[in-house]
Order: sequence, then C-alpha cells, then structure tokens
Amino acid sequence: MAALRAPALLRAPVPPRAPVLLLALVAAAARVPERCEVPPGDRFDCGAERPLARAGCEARGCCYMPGGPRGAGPPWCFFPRGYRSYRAENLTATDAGYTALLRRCAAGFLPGDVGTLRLDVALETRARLRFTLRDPASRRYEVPLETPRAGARAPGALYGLQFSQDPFGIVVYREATGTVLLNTSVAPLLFADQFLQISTSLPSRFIAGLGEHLTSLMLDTSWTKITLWNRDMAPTPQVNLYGSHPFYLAMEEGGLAHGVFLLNSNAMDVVLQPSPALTWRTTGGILDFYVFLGPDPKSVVRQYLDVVGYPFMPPYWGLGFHLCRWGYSSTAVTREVVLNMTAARFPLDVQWNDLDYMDAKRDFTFNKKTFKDYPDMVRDFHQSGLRYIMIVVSDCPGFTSFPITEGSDLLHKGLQTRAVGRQDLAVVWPGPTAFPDFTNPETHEWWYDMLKEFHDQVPFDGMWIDMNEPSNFVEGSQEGCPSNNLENPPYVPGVFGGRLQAGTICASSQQYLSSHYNLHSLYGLTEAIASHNALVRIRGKRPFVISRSTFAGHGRYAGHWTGDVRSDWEQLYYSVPEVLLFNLFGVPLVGADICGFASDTTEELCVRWTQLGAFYPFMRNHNDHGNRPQEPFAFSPAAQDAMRRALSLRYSLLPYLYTLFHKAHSAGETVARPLFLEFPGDPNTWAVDRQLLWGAGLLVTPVLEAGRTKVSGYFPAGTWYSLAGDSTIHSKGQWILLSAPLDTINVHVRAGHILPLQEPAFRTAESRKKGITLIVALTTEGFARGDLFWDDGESLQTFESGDYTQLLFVATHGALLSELLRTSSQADGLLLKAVTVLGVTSAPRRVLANGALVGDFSYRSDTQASPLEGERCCPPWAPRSWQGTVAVEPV
Ligand code: MIG
Repeated sequence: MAALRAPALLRAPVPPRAPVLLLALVAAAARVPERCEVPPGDRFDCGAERPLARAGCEARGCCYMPGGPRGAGPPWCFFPRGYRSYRAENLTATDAGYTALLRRCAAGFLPGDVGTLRLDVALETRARLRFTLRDPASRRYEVPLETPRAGARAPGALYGLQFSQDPFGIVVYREATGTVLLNTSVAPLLFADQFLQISTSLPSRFIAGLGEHLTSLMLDTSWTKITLWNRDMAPTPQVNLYGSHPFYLAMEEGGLAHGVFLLNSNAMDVVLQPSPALTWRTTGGILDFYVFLGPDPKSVVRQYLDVVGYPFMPPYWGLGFHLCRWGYSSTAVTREVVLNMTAARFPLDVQWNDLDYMDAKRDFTFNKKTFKDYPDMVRDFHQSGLRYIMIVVSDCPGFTSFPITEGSDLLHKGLQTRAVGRQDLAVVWPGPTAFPDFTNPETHEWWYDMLKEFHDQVPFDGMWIDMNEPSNFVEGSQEGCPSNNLENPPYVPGVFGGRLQAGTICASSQQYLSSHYNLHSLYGLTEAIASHNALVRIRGKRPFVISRSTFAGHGRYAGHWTGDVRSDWEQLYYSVPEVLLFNLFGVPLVGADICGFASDTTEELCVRWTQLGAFYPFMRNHNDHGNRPQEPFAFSPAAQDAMRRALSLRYSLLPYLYTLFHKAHSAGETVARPLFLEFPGDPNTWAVDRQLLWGAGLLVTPVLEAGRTKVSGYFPAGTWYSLAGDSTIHSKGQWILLSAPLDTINVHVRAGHILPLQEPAFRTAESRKKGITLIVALTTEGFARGDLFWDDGESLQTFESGDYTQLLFVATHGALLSELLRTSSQADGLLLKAVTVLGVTSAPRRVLANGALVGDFSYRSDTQASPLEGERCCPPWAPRSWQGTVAVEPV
C-alpha cells in the first residue's frame, strides 16, 4: 500500500511544459536569454512589491518583458527558470517527518530578508501533512490557533513527497495516481520579515475557497489577485471583504480532491494564473501549510475542520425565521412588527433589533424614551414563544464604541487597559471609540461582566456582533498613525483603500498577543469566542452568535451573515456561492440578508429571495434604514402567499436541517452543500453554483433572475422526486428546464434518501411538538436510508454527554425499518405521524405497520412519483418504541 517513498533529492526540477506560446516569444526575442523563455501563463512576478523598470528588474536577476496591462496579466518582470533563492541542506528524517535547513543562495532583494530557514514536515495523518518554514533565529508571530498535536509519522499515507535541493522546492503528489498536487519549485521561495512568497502548480483549474469574496464558486485562474484582510465593505467583486479563510479545495482529474490551508493571519494576496498555478504572498508571520489529501472533496472539508475545529451546534430555535431591520425605532414599532407577523400568519422565531435600541449608539445601554419598556418587551416576546437578539457593536469600533473620555465609567471598568493600542481613538457612531482587545484573557472576563449586567436587565437570547473587522470611520485613528514599518510595509496587498489602515485602526496598535498588524483579521473571531463563552456562562444554554467578521475556525463558535448586500438579482445569485463556500470553511450557519440590505427591494425579488432564503442555513430578513419595508407582511396577498409557502416548507424540513447540523458538529460535514461534494465524479457538477443541496438528499433549484417562470437546473444521474411528490426526474446527468411560477421553489429529493419532516407551526417551540413525517425516496431498486437526530434543542453538549435520541431508517424489500440507536428523555413526545413513500411502482395490496393492517393509506398512480401516503399509520411507534416496520405488500 501507498508507502511513503524516501524523499528523493532532485536537482532543479524544471517542470516539463509544452511550449504553447513559445512561437510568439521567439519572434519577438532574438535577444531573450534562454532562461527567460517562459510562456506568459507560467511567469511569476519578481517585482510584486513595486513596479520595476528594466534596470531594477535585471538587477534582481530577473527577466523584463513589458507588454499587456501592468498588474492585470503576466508580470513584466518575472523570475527566470532555475532562479536560486534558497537551497536545502541536511534534509533528515525525524519521528514526525522531515526537517532541513534552507540557506539563501545570494543576498535577497527585500528588506529583512531571512538568510536561514528551518523546514519542518510532519506527516500527521494518512491524509494530512503539515509543513512549516520558520526563521530559526527569531520568534516570529504565529496564529494563536490551537491545532491538533502531531505524533509519529502516519503509516499508509495517501501522499508522496519529493524535495528539490537547489533551488529548494517541495513536491506533494498523490500516491495512487501520481498527480502532483503541490509543487513549490515552479517559482522561488522568498522569506523576508514583511514579505513571504511561495508558489505552487495546481493540478486543475477547478479551485474553490480563499474567502471572503463576492465570487462564483470556482475561482478564475486567469490572473486573479485575491486579497485577504478583513474589511468593512459592501460586497463587491474583486475586493477583500469581512473575513479571511486562507484555504482552498482543488478538484483533480477523476473527481479526486485535495485542500491546502495556509495558517497565516497577515494581510495577503493570493494570485491565480493560467498555467494553472497559485502564489501566496503574505506580509508577516510564518509559512505554515496543511495539505489534505481527501481523496474525495467531502473528506477534504472534514480534514480541514479536523485542524480548525468542527462547527458548534446551534439551538433549534436558531434555525427558525429571523426578522430584523435597521429602523425599528422603538419598542412600540418592534412590537407592532411581531403583531403584524402573527396577524398575517407567518412563522417567526427570533425578533431582532439593530442600533435603534441604544442610547447614543453605545453598547450595553438602551434608550430610556423610545425603548423605555425594553426589558418588558423582551419578556413579552418570550411569553409568546419568541427569542430575541440585538446588535452589539461594542467590540467593534463602529458602534461598539466605548466613548473614551476622562472619568467615563468605562475607563473605571478598566477598558482602557484592555483596549487595542493605547486608547486608540477610532471614531464610530458614538464618537471617539476604543476597541476591546479580545486577545487579552482579561477582556473576556470584562466582556462577560458587561453582557451579564445587560442581560440581567434585558434577557436576550443571542448576539449579533457587527463592525468587528474592526471597522473605523476614520483611517487609523483621529490622530493618524505613527510612521513605522508596520504602518508602511514594503509590500501592501491589494486591500481596498490601498492602505492597511483604510477603514480600520492603526496597524502598529499593540494588542496583548501581538501587533494589530498581525492580529487584525482575527478581531471578529476573538470577539466571537468571547461572546460565545459569555453566553454559555450567562444563559447556561447553547449560544447563538452571528458575526460579520470571520477567520478560519470561526464556525466552532459562531455563524456569519454576508453583510451589506444590495437588493438586486446579481447579489441574490452571489449569495448561493457565498453560502456554499462558508460551508466549506466550516461555518455552516450562514445566510445573506433576505430581500437584500441596501436599497429598495421589489416584490418579485423579495419573493424569490425568501424562497432561496428558506434554504439558507441561517434565515434572516434584514433591511437598511430608510428603505422600502420588506417584512413578509409588507407585500401583496399573492406575494405573501408565496412567502408563506416558502416559510412553511422550511419549517417542515427543520428536523432534517437540525440533523444535518448535528452531523456538521459531530463529524465535520457541510449543511448546505455544492453539488460537486456529492457527485465529484461528474465534472458537470464542479462549477454549479446556482443550486444547492441540503445534505446529501435534497436539491434546491431557485429562480435567480427577474421575470422568469422557468429555471434550468443540473440533475446528476439518478432519480429525483419533487418534494411535493408530483413529479419525478430520471436524469442521465443533464440540465433540465423546470417550471417555476412565482409561488414555487423547486425542491427535489434524491432517490435513496429518507428525510424526517414535521408539520410546520408559527414557532419551532410548537413545530417541535408535532408528529414526524418520513419522506422515503426509493431508488429504482427500492432502497432508501436516512436518520434523525433529536434532543431538547438547547441544552449544552447533548451529543458529547450522550443525552440525545438518534433513529436510523432503512427502506428495503418493500419494508421501512426504523431503528432506535439511542434514546434520551428528550424523545418524549416525538411521534411518527405519517410516511410517504415515493417511487412505489405498483398499487399495494395492503400496508402493515408492525404487523398490523393500516387502513388509512392512499396511493396515487397518476404522477410519476407514485407516492404512497399513510396517515396515522404508525401508532405503535410511540415515544420509546420507535423500533418498527412499515411493510408494503405488492399486489
Ligand atoms: O454602519 O448597525 O452590516 O447589517 O444594519 C452600518 C447598522 C453598521 C452594518 C451592518 C448592518 C447593520 C448596520 N451596520
């Protein structure tokens, strides 16, 4: 079996390349030295940190060939073949893997160039290897993420390794196929204090990840620069947004997949080029790579989450419908919204307030006039089965703002010593503001105190943490920023605004763990951790935190909404890949503001957005102040009807959704899932990002364009039943045009799956008490399986402590078996009410439940789905006796 080969030391491996574009070159270049004959798509930038003219370029030993737009295509100044930066010495095997010293071959051209590096390779598991490049002579900043500890080298690895000595390079290939997954010898390694660069070849053009950006699911490899540096920025293509996830998943021929994670939180650019190849260019820290070998894409995601953490388990109510807007200006207005929802018979689980509740826009205060009865309002909501969430901006400069003035209460509470920087005077809503430094453990205590004190007055159920990029209304601080290397690094990635301080605080502000320069993109994550932990202590129940800013590993503590999206069709589409990508990043609790946040929505857009939003794992309608109202009740009766249908579809699917969250939490799975995760062997699925799956069994095909009543969707080979049981698709793996009138969203069940559903209600507290219905979607061979995870919906650690119920369902040979794998007290009240079997090809003679005849069943042969529906078929499947059988006997 795939034993690890002893690493071969290769001499300068020049990857063999077809001379595709050589013709053009030869014509232009009688004088081009051979080492500069590099096809444009294979050129790596030698002057990334500043535009060089010929002399400067050649002084670096690089090749200069101007042509094409500067910065948007092949670099004008690029490395020649065989350019020597570092050579490897003393490569030796260790218990964990390998180690070597790398030495600079000649003086580097960057300030702070590091002459000697240490390479450590750890063969951590069969499918995961890690390699780091550090400066052995100085302790540089490393991301404070707890990662699994590496033991001895894992046997039977899926990867093979080769090193090239001079110039240094590392090659990771797949043992089974020989495919090269990573090859850093395609370009020189650079390692200076504030400029670290490493390139690799890619085995295909199908690469997804590197968020957060407004992008299609698969990235464009024709000279795309992707910048990571958390930024308060309304979603716009090609710019850095709120979060940083330096992880990609790449597809290989035959449907195999691997992933790469660079554990680095500094401002960085990632450049994709046509060869295809990828360059990481970061401004600090160390190079700390994980490679995940899959071999299938689902395993890649799990292996990534093994490193950064599995998602937290949300409370059941958090999967219901959330309603918010900026501009619910008083408790009276907020109460009225809830009344309107009830009167119009819309489900609602969580009512939110934006900044409006605050006194002078300061955290942990409320307006004693407009929100005079705020505590009572929240208690009244609780009485009616609602949950309540309000925005907290404190941690962010924005609104989070703590006015820092001499003698202010907050100073007494010790904020000053816990703030980022001196008292870095950012400006946000309340005026001069300081940002709590969540890398300081003391700040977590203080944060808890603040929240606890507020919660004692206003018993909120969850937190919405905003502006935590962190966002600042002035650049750096009111007094500007000092002048130093951190504020003015030799290389500034392609950040929006052109400077690291743009829209945030000074890079050289000091935090407890390191400089803000290093920690910036962790601000939201560290706040999410503090908030998550504080909520656990205050409420003793599962926390619910939604954050705008994120970093790798965020999903372990909180969810994410995609920020200030515009109310238009383009952004409706982009929300699909965003939700899918955040699932790959391990943040399954994600959604966009339904109907759009910025600008006025339209009725049609809002209907379509509500239909799609019913399939966001986190479903919230939120609106900017001043815009046309967009609560479901604000539209025509026909539109309301369509929205009601979408909401009741979601509420009926919640037991299935909840079970998916359990699998994300317990096994590192995704909830909303791109098609390629389930069908990697079908390359037609790889780029599909206008549809999404829930788990393995449910395919959603939304309308994403105006004025359409038809939508085309890709259906991988197999049988797909409409959820309503009125049509069936037998696909060979093809695009299918579906009818999609305005009141309909297409949802298909994949043959082979059993989904647990529940009758909807206006609150999950109610729907949770209703009977369960199973949708059994048979394959043509008559097989299906599924499961249900159930607990009380909000206690902490139910899975970890074994306090849950789990059922397995299998349909085979004309019988549906239900097996109770585990039960807890929480199963009380859980009843199987009905079973619908899709794909029953002939009318049954009789139906038995646990051996007893079921009188009350119906069979429809008029539709291809041939649904068989048994109501009240299963009284024997009462609480503690979920073991049972429904047998369908053919005529
Ligand atoms: O300056 O709290 O993305 O959802 O409504 C804007 C007001 C601050 C930005 C958030 C948005 C929220 C808004 N906030």
